[in-house]
Amino acid sequence: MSIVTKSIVNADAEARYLSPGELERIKAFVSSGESRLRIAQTLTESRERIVKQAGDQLFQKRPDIVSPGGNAYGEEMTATCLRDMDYYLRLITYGVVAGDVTPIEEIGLVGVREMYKSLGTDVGAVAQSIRAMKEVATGMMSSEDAAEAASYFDYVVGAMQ
Ligand SMILES: CCC1=C(C)/C(=C/C2=NC(=C\c3[nH]c(/C=C4\NC(=O)[C@H](C)[C@H]4CC)c(C)c3CCC(=O)O)/C(CCC(=O)O)=C2C)NC1=O
Repeated sequence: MSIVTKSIVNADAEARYLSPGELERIKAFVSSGESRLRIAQTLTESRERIVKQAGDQLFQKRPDIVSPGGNAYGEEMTATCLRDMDYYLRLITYGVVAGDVTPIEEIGLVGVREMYKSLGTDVGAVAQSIRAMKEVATGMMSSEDAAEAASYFDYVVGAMQ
């Protein structure tokens, strides 16, 4: 839910006008709108390149992952690994557009450590792949947009540590 919808639901539940604090938060959301949409567009248009380059970086740093016995060994498993990276990049675009990490949390982070544990996937390496996507993606942006975008990637990394 965006801050706008959330504020309206909360205010209407108490049959009151939006509070000054709520209006301030909505104002911040609206004024960052152009930047957030530009970031979401860049991530969406460049998603293949971001995932590919970040994946290459991860496998260079952690060759064990794609070696025999590794969790992403073999064409199919490597593709599944890259797919997971693409999932997180997609969720990050949702968060950026909403100006809120709740969609990322609800769709991709609840129970994530347990899930990867049961799959035998090193969640630290997944976090590393998100950091690599952050480096590739923010390198395509102005420093202001990069700072805004970085916070969403950092949020995902933080939840995996
Ligand atoms: C949108 C929300 C969402 C997420 C996040 C998600 C993740 C997810 N990743 C999975 C598997 C997997 N995920 C990976 C990923 C990796 N292995 C590594 O060593 C690397 C560190 C990493 C890539 C960066 C791999 C290799 C598998 C397959 C593991 C297996 O089948 O043994 C699975 C098990 C089912 C499947 O294979 O599809 C799920 C549910 N699914 C979802 O619906």
